[in-house]
Amino acid sequence: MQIVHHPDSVRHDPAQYFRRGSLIAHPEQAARYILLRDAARDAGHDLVEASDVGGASILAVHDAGYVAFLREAWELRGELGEVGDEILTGHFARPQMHRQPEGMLGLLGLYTADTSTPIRAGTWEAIYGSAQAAVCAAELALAQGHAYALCRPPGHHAYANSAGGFCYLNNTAIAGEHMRRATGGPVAIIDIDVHHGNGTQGIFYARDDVLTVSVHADPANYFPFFAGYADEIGTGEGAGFNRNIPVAHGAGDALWLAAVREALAAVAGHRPTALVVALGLDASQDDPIGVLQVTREGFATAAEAIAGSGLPTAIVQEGGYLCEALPRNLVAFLEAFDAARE
Ligand code: Q9C
Ligand code: ZN
Repeated sequence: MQIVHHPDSVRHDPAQYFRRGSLIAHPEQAARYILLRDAARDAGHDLVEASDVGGASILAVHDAGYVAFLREAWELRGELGEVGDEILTGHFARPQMHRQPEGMLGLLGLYTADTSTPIRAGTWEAIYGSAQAAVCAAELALAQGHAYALCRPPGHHAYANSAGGFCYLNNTAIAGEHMRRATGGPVAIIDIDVHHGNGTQGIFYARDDVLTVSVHADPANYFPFFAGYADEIGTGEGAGFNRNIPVAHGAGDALWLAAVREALAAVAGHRPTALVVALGLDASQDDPIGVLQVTREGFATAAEAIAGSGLPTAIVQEGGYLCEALPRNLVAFLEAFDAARE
């Protein structure tokens, strides 16, 4: 497997995160990139540094004002007065707001959904590099059959115009739209992160040319709370082109794999020309914030089933947090995927 990555990934390394009333170490750390990259290399995969192919594929998915804000916010922080290592707000736009603000503090509340996505000195470089890895892996997948993008920070909770859930630029959506434009045909996205891929769903919700399917822990009392239910099927031309398969907390391999197979059947039914896998590894039984109890064998079985689609496939890293099993689960997934494609 070609492992596409960008060294700027480490330049965003948030320290703390306000969760359920207390400050905890931020789960989405730069160390994830090092750990996953080195584990893949040690398992014999080829590391490919992402080249800079520019911002067009980002702007194909994201709002230009939002992207400009992400790019410039740190440089414009003086507008907020004294700031520490990061800028972050506690005032978020609500659906009933009356106008788009002009100042930085208001824009932060407009463009972020929660307190998990601070902007720091290297945030833009890291999220831009992560998006470049997604585009390069999409290109490689179309040319050679499959590739893995070691994206970090992750992306699937980012909407066209908002950050949230540790995500800023939606790498999965960027890869999917890139592949759709390159092939001219419909593309499918299967998201197996433990959390619903709400941003990806939102980006393609009214469209019939990118099918979005997500298997995730029941969001009724779990992030992202406000989306991820089975009755969200898409809207307008996109009706029938979104599928959510929520799974009961504590599911384990058998129930989770049944949901993954159901997702794959939905993908096959739409006859896409290419596939993006939003590969969260936080469904693991060892993940510090996961709730689905999936084992290493479970990830390997899912990889084999997904590879069985035979489609050009870009595998994009999403969640999956620091624990001993994290690199082992990645290696098991990649190995099983490769084996099924030989
Ligand atoms: N109980 C991704 O996996 N809330 N984002 C965590 C823990 C935010 C996860 C609360 C979770 C965001 C890419
Ligand atoms: Zn997740």
